[in-house]
Amino acid sequence: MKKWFLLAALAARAVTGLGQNAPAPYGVLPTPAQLNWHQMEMYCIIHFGVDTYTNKEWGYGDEDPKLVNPAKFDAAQIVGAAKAGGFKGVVVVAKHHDGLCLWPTQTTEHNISQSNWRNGKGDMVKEYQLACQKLGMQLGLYCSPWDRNNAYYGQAKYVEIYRNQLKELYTRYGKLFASWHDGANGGDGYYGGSREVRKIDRTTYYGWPQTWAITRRLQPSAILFGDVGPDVRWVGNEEGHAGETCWATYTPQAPEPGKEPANGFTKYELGVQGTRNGKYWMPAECDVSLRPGWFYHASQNSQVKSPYELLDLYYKSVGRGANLDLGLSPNPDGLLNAEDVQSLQQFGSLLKQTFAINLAKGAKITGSNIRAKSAKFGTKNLVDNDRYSYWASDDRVKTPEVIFALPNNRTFNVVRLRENIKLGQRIESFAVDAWLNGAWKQIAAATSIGANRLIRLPQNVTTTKVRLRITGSPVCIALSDFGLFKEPAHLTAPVISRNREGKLSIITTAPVSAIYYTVNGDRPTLQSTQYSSLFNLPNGGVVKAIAVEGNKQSEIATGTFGLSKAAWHIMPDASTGSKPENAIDESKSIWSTLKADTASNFAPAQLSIDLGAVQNISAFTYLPRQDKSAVGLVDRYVFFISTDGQQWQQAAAGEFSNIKANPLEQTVTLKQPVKARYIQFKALHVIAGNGATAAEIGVLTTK
Ligand code: FUL
Repeated sequence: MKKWFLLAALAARAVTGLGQNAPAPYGVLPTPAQLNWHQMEMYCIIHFGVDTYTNKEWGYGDEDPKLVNPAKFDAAQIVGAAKAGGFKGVVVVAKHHDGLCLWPTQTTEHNISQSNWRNGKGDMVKEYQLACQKLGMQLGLYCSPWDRNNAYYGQAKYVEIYRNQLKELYTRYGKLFASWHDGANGGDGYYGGSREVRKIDRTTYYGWPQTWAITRRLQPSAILFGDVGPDVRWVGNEEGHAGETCWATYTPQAPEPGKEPANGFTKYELGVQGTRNGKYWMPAECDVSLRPGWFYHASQNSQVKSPYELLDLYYKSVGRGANLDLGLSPNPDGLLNAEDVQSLQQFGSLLKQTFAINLAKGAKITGSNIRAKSAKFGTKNLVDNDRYSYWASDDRVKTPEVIFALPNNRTFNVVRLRENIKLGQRIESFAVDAWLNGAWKQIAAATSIGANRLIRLPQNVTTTKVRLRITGSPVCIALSDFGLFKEPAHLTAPVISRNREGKLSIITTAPVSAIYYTVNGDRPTLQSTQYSSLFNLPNGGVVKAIAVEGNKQSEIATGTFGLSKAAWHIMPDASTGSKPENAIDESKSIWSTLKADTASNFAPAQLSIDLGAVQNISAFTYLPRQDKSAVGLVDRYVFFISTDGQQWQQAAAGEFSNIKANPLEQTVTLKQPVKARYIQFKALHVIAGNGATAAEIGVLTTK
């Protein structure tokens, strides 16, 4: 009887496709929608809407839809640029926090039909769908749960509206690969004219399980993205990188004990690494924008990430088993700027060049163990570029080795490994050796692999033999890929910075023959000024520089500087807290009014600065603390000016939106330039803690 059962069980396994002696799966496993997502590796998220016209990152909800009129809108230009960059799909922000729906929804008047775009007959989501179809790209949608326009926000009725919006999006635009749910939720807003703060219970308000069920029913092949997945988790930063160790499995945790985690209510910092043997298969998405902000701001045109910066982020996201979600920001015309298109295209070509040839191919590959001595689990599977054919070891062998005897001396600087994740994430650590000067020398070691692991070596390695050692795994292994690649040689862009005395320096990590620069925003060439030593730039400006060595030129480095702080002084003020000079020292050190007494509440804090002379001030800047802490991050401010240091006059007031997730330098342009010698920055509200902090305060001037 027993024997019969065993045979039946074995036969059942063969039918399920695992094969008779395939390794048993380990832990939780990805679904088909998650496998599709892993294979994509990279996609873009597109932010466009009222903020594109108001120069903000979060709209308040009271914006006139007539603001939106992208005369040249061309979804194919935007999606085509993403495709040229090697991205496999786009997530379109169909509604951001300001509530304006970019499709003609039945759920609210506040939608694109109220604009003059396409005479009020346009449907932007449809145009993206058609462009994706045409270009062979996958489509995903983002519909913000938080809605600062909707009068019902905070009540049960709004949740119904939100679900109906999702239903429209899930039924009108074909097959989706992702439904993206933002964690930013609740706060002040227009709310149909109430202009108040509305707080919601992030765990219960949206009824996430019922909301997700709509996706499952209407878009079964889409992954659900959110801080708590349930299919793909937020990595926990908007900088585009996962942890050096990054598990595809995850068990989200609530920030308060005894509560259930939810979108916007997790210990999100755990997302960066995930949870070894976590409860769910919930890999990380690394979101980061091509520009500093998610929406288009003309002032950021010179800050588009370069192809090599994107490549670096690729290694730190896709190379760590996560996916890269790159933000694109169409301009007010409804197009991507030329510099954005160019950077994407060059990044795409860099990726193609790097990964075109697997130098491990053609090697004689010898494994220390091969499962059941069967060719089906043999080492040739490692170089066939199939994510699911694999080299496996016998159940008792958990740390096998494999040697690649290359046909000749080969030079590489990137190593790639992949597990067959249909059998779970198994391996915990490994090392790679190269045969150098007659002996094995370790050239790399790392931990998690999962869907993908890339190691970019600090320098090229030239060798005839490479060895991979699996050094930790709780079970036998199922490795699908081993690759050696060579990135095209390049010079690293120089770094531009300014010191407290106002002097600028331009340096490279390794010596180069020359550095050339401009201070008016022009593209530097070999005819530009050659850098020799520190220089002054009293009124600031956009500095661009290239490094040159032989016939090679680096990418362009860009530094944007406000008025020099050489003559600045902090004005005495009892409420200023500690180290105010840190706010004007051109470094990341912080000024803080945080009090040790944790029971005390936040009290508005201020910092007054004497600029040393009257200036024509056009904008001020606030660089938040850059050490990843949200304590003391200012999200509501007032900015005053004075000509005598006694009488203060308000020059600007407002919010720094999205500063917690994306703590960028904030630039606030004044309605019109004002002449003043003294400035005062006042923090009215902070994200957390009982005081305010700042890394730097600066001003921009005009003649
Ligand atoms: C965040 C939002 O608050 C930002 O505005 C942006 O949409 C980003 C992708 O997600 O949580």
